[in-house]
Formats: sequence, C-alpha cells, structure tokens
Amino acid sequence: MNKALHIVIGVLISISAFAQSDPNLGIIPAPVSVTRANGNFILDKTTILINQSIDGAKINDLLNAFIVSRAGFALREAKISQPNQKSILLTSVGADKLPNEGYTIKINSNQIVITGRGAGLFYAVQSMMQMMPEKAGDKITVLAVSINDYPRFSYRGTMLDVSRHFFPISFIKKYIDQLAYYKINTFHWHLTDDQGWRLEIKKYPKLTTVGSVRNGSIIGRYPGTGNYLTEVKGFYTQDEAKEIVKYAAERYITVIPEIELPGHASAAIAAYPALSCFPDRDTFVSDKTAWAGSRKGKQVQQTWGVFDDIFVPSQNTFNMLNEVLDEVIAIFPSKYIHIGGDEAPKTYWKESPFCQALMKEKGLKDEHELQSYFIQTIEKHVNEKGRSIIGWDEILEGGLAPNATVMSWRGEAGGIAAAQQNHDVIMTPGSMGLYIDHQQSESPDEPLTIGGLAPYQKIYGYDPIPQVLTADQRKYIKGVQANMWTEYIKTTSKIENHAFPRLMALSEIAWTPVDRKDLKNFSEERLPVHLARLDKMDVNFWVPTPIGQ
Ligand code: TNX
Repeated sequence: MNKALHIVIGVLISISAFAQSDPNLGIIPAPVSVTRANGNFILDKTTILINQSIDGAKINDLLNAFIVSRAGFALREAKISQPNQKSILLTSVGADKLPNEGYTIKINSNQIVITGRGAGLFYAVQSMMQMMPEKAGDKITVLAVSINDYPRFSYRGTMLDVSRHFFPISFIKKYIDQLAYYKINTFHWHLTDDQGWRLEIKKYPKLTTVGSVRNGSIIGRYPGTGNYLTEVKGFYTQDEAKEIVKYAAERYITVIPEIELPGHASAAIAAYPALSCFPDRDTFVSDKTAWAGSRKGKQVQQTWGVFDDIFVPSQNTFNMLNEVLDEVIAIFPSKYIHIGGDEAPKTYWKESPFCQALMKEKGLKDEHELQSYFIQTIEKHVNEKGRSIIGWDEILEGGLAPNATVMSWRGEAGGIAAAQQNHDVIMTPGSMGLYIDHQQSESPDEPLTIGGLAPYQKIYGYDPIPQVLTADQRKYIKGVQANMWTEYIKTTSKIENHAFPRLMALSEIAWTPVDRKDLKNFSEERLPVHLARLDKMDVNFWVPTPIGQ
C-alpha cells in the first residue's frame, strides 16, 4: 500500500469516531484498564481547566496548548470549580496511592478528573491527547470512561547511535517529543564509537577536533564490502548536551550517555594514540576501501565493523577515562552511565607485553578476566561518583562488575545469566526484533539496511521476561529497549522510517500488561490513526505490510 493511501485510511478511521469503538480509545501503549461509563463529556468554550496539581506545574499549559490546537480555543483556567460547572480537573490529590508513573482519568458528563503526579500526570495528558476525538462544530465529544493506567516496566528505552552518522540537536528534540508521546522514558545516547566521538570533552579537545571527523573517501555503498559510511563530522557541545538533558527531563525522559570502552574505541585512539596497546601501529584499514594504504597513523574508522585496536588497560588510560567520565557525569544526571563493553577483540591484548605482564601481576587467567578488571576499575570510579554502570552483555565474560546492570543484546542468554546472578537487566535482544536498524519486511522495496528482519509484529510478540526465570529472578528485568544503529542510516527521515511504527510496538510491550496485548487491535484500529497523525506532525514512517506479504 502506498503512503498517501495509508494516511487517508488513518484519517478516515479517526473521523469515523474510532474512539467510540476501540476498547483502547486509540491509545498507544494500551492502558491497563479502560471502563466505559454512561454518557459523554462535551468540551466547549464554557469548560474550565482547574489545576490542583502540586506536582507537575506546567501540565495545565501542556493540556491547554493541545486543546487550542485541536479545538481552536483555550480553556479558561481557575483554581476551584463551582458546583456543576463543566471542568477538567488536574490533581495530585490521591495520587500517592497510584503505582509509580501511574495515573487515572475519570470522565463523566460534568467533569474530567485527571489524577497523577509528575510523570503520571504527564502520561495522563499524553493519553488525553491520543484519545480526544476531532472537533465537530464548536465542540469535542469525549466518551465517559474510567482509565486506570501504569507501566509494566520502569525502564522503557530506545538507543540512538550518533557515531556512525551524526544528527543535529533539532532532530534529537523532535525524536524525544515522539518518545514522550509513547511513554518511552529512557533515551540511550550512543555518543562514541570507532567511527566518531560526538561529545565535547573540555580536558581532551582532540576527542572532537580529531575524533569526530571522518574524511569520507567512501561515499555510498562500496562494492563488495557492504559499507555505507559517508563523510561525517560533528559533535555536541556540552551546552547542547545539557540542553537535551533538560528538554528530555521536561518530558520525563532520562538521557543515558554511552561512552564505549574498552572496544569500539578507534576514534578516541585516533585522537590520543597513547590509549592503544601499540601507539605507533597504523590503524587497520580494510583493503577494500578507497584509501587503503594511502593513510598512515591512527585513523577514525571509515568503515563499520569490529576492530582490534582497543584501549590499553594502563594507568594512563584509566586516568584519562575517569576524567572523561567526570565531565560526562557532570552533564548527565542519570543514575546510569553506559560504558559499552561489547565487541572488544582480545588480539592486541594477547600480543601486548604490557597486557601480559599486567595479567600476571593481577593473577588474571585470561583476557576476558582482563576485560572484567578493566570494567571493574571503571565501575569503581563511577560508583564513587554516586552512579551505576550499564554494559552490553559481554561484561558478563570474565566476571560481572559488582553493581553492573546488563543490557542483553546477543539474544536473551546474557540477561538470563545476569538475573540469575541477581543483577539488573535491560532486555534488548537483536534476535527478537529489538534491532530497529534491521529490515522491516522482505519486500525488495525496503531501503538498504545492515540486514536482519525485524518487523514491528515481531517486537510486539516479544515478552521481555524470560519464562525460565523464577519469580524472584524476574524482578531483575527492569525493562526493554530498541536499538537504532546507524551504519546505514544517514538521514533523519530514514531514522523516522526505521523508528515508526516499531517504537509504538516497543512502547506497548514495555508498558501494557501481557494479557492486554492485542496485535489485531493494535495494527488495525490504532496504528493507522497514529501513522496519519505522524504525517501531520511531519514525522516520516514506514507503511506497514501484513506479515508474509
Ligand atoms: C552490533 S549491538 C553492535 C554495534 C553495531 C550493530 C549493528 C552492539 C552492542 N554492538 O556496534 O552497530 O551490531 O546492528
């Protein structure tokens, strides 16, 4: 189906009073419970907006701005309601009994009462924005219902790789707006990798003057290599990163920065070669690349992959990384700092006399234990600053750092093992569709991707809690995340094409109880309306095809 036709269908569903028939009122993620009551609430110019909220100061502005956009008029605001006066009441009274991030919306013919605090109130308004029908004449008719809602998981995340390709702050904000709309509360910002260091570090300016620049002799897909990296330079200043943290926090989204170590470190090593086991060795460059052999020294990688030149576990490296992390911690108030940990080949550590001597001195039996020593040294510093580390599941190898949270990407095994060791876990298995850089269908019209097949239906079908875990171990599964790697994603419009509708499916598996999930209702009743709405907001999306077509 083409995009325009898809949008028309979405609009038709929405104006044919879809909320009347949809048991989920058009809300994504589906609420925990929706109960129909008698009658309707008629919103018109006589309705007043009452803000009794003690927590969520700007929430009335947010709701009123939406009403202006939908109805063309603002509601008059007051502190208290007169008897029988038609009103929308925002309140935190009674919200202490609600689960974290939870809210209720109770609608009868006279009043809409929205109860919650902080994130809960914010999410209530997101639900209102999604369920509110279009204006008819000079009024909006809202069904009388009672909604009780709260999330299944406390961590509902998505990762964006800004190293392989770089995306401007303006886009990051637009993306965060969409995450908030779907009650996703964590934005994992993959800021460093072999192909670019993207965060200003004041003490180490070369990380960005050298490490953020890729010369781009490979344009487009280099024949036979699958490579698709193009010329890129760019980084976020600390002020810009702070601006994003603030913007996200206003939308109840935590930004978790990722600084990759000890692997995926070519950009940092290009800037400061002393971070390598072999500072004088040229960066390995695939002989398929256009500039192979013509460049000397350490280079920011031009192609994607996994590279041997990783951080040397020397005191110099730890001192520098600790200082880098201190600046990172000062920018990002998140409890978690992501330290990477994935795909660190041990080739150089095996060859390095320094590493071998260190292993002997510390009694480490192999290079996995050396990696564990590396991560634990970093963890100690991060913990001293009052923060915790998250790492990709390779941090299990050689022994988990004592307080680490594990992000399980190579299937579910890492997450299961970590939960069994009483460590917190975020599930993000590529094999279950959580890699949203993968293809969305088998159609030949799909845009070029890194490979793999991850249609939104696959994400929808995934339950982040592995059945093999005991009831006690299941408590360690804190949530679920979808990852957007950008080797093949150069434009913001392609990010959006990859993100939607998959992030909507993610939001539902992260929020909605398993027994409330309903793929048919999601796909047929809610999705078309939401996608048409994205189009109105100038957000690109992928036109869903039923599985098997
Ligand atoms: C594996 S997932 C990686 C990334 C790549 C991705 C491509 C993970 C922790 N590492 O470096 O971008 O595959 O899908």
